[in-house]
Amino acid sequence: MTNTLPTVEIPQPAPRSSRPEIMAEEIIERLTYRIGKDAKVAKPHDWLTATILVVRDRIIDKWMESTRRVYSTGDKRVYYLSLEFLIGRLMRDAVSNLGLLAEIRDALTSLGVDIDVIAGLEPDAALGNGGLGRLAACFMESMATVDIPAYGYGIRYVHGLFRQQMADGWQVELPETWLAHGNPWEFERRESSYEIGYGGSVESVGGYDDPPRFVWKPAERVIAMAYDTPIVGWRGKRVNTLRLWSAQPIDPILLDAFNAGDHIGALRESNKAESLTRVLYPADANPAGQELRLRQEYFFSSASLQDILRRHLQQYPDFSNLHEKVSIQLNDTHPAVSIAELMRLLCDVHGMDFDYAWEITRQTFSYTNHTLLPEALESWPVPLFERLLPRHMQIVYAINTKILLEARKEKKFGDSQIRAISLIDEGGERRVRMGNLAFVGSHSINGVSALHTELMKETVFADLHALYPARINNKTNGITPRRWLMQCNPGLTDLIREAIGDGFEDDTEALKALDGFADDTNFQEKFAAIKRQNKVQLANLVASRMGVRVDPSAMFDIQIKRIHEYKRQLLNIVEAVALYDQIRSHPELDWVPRVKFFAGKAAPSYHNAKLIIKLANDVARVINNDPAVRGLLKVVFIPNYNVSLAEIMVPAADLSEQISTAGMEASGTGNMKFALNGALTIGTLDGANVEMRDHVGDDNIVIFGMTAEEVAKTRADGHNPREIIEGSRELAQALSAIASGVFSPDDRSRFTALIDGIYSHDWFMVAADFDAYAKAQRDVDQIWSDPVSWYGKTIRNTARMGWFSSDRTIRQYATEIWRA
Ligand code: GPQ
Repeated sequence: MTNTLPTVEIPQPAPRSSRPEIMAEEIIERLTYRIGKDAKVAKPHDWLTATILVVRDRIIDKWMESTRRVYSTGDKRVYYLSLEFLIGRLMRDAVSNLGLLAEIRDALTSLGVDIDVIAGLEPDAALGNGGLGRLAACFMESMATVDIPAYGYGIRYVHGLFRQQMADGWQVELPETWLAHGNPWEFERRESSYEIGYGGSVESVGGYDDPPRFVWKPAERVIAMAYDTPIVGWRGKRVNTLRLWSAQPIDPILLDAFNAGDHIGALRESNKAESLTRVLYPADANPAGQELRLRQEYFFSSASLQDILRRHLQQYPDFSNLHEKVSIQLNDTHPAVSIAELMRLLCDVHGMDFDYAWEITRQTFSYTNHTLLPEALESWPVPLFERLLPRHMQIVYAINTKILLEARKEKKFGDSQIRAISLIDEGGERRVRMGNLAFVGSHSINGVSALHTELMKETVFADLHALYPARINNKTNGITPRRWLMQCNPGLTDLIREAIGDGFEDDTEALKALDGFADDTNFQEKFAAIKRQNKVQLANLVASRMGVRVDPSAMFDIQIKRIHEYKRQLLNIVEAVALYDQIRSHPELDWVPRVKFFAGKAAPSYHNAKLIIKLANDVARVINNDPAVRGLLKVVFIPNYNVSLAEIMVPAADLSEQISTAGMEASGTGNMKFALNGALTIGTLDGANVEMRDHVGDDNIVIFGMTAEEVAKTRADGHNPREIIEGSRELAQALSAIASGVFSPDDRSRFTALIDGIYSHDWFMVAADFDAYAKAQRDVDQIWSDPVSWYGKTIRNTARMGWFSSDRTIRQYATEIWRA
């Protein structure tokens, strides 16, 4: 401790008060002295910042206490490495987890400020694309809740996921600027800075007798600087750190060049360094593939590992116990280069023997796979990898040699299996397979739902699984009930508390007691009234944001998630068109009024996904303006889907659409949020839907369509979608209406190619599943028509979804993988 100054006893500051009048005083104090604004002229945004600063102080007390605790106990630390953290807003989360919601509300009210107004001004931290990033955010909160000393490591993107604007129904991407007003949640940690290298060459040193040592001489270097955000667990028990890295130039400006008049050249290096962490790749389950992405991956992996090793050495003499004190979880393969980086640091920098370092590395890492889509599995061209990370390339080859020798020793593997196990894909352009690297460098490889895990063993990782049969295991995803029930649905939360007490706040399994109220008509009425309030709130949002009027007594049927062909928004839209035809042909029948809501972003380069957004908007325009279906059917595409919008839509749903092609959705987590908030699910036997059915019971979920096995078989045998379409009058009519331009009179062939895909190969089984889906929708109508039955089922959903809390998931990771 040579660089910490004081040697005298420093008095600890007094813990902060939670009395509203004291907090009100502090808010004014922050407004005046930290923000420099007179309360008389302060803008709502200033009030928000001042409030966050006051809340933040309450967090810091617990944060420091949590950090001190792990130093003194020597507990194992868990590191969650993720290129994405889709956090959303933090204020309500922090205040509510600290148990200060009423007090802060009172403090602000006494100052004439409405907490709901200022809370709505906080920008979403959208440092992620979708499910994978949101899972990381739920896990951070749950790790703090179940009291695990954990750090999240990621990138502090200046621009998070793009803002989606609609121009005549087309998606337009605009930059997102969450840091525009500063970020009062983060703490810059200049002292936690590391050098990150790229390119250059490798030199080997050492004589004949000693094993050679390798020294990497990078050609380029940048600095990674840490920014810390505290993450508060439920009831404020523990506060963990989310550490995000920002790239900085080594020399902010080349003064020689500047003085010689080259003003642009003087800043070139600096700009290049900063551009490394400027934007999040908007790729969701489709790899970005560009050099900058690999640079980002290595940048945050290397910074995180250097930080982890430094922290370890503060407490222990060497790395022989690293795997006992450190667990590193890789969120998908994006941080998989960490495996080679840890090997480099242990061997080249700290002088450890290769085989020994490999054992420690393997016992330290574990890897979560989030997709089976072959096109989504990351791999990098060998020449690119070698140019950017020459030493890591050598290490990858050395690991590969070791693994392939092991495989050859087990006589059971033929050449094609050896080729599948190799870290290098030799078919065509040679590529480094990040999934294989993550697999061999980890002691645990997990899938995110039971079905997904089984399919991992049978498909992508079949040969690696045969070589290492004990490694693959399942950890079904979960969601945090704080954000996704208590905060987003306070009405339902109060009703539940009134009915069964507050035990569910600490253990969601206690929700089971609600089962006893499922058929109680008095309770059903209250449950329905809250659902209605939530629907009114969504209706108001749609009216004010889009000028569209929807009736809260109609069924709110919602599909919100990234736009992907496998998620089958197209199936939903085609069914809407078919229903539209039906209602117009049989206006005399007793149709159930519905509003079909969609929201979601498409990757900017994903042509068909963008076309599907346009189709939803085109269909909406026609249907919503047709008096023949007025009051019976509406279609609404809400722009710019994000976490905050989900917090309004999820509690307002009657029907949750989870209709992916079976075998393609690894888990899904939106499915869990809806069911917990009392929506009925219409879904396929895919991802976690399968386990949701097991928990809520067959009668309380509407399942339709092909199974994963049937999809695989149909694809292998070949099917004839045209025949299927010709056999289904409703489907044929709907498809031909779309293809012929009924919804796109300004460009009649706009959707022809999209629909041709269904006729010619129907890879996603839209035609193959259509009749089953349409029938399931009519079954849903039937249930809706009997409110006692409807609310019985939806209440049972809320009652039986407790197992899907991310607290349960995290406890399973902790005991079965991290042993923390
Ligand atoms: N997921 Cl590979 C993403 O959101 N992005 C990705 O790049 C990949 C997967 C999702 C996956 O599609 C969902 O089924 C999961 O529920 C989610 O990850 C979390 O595991």
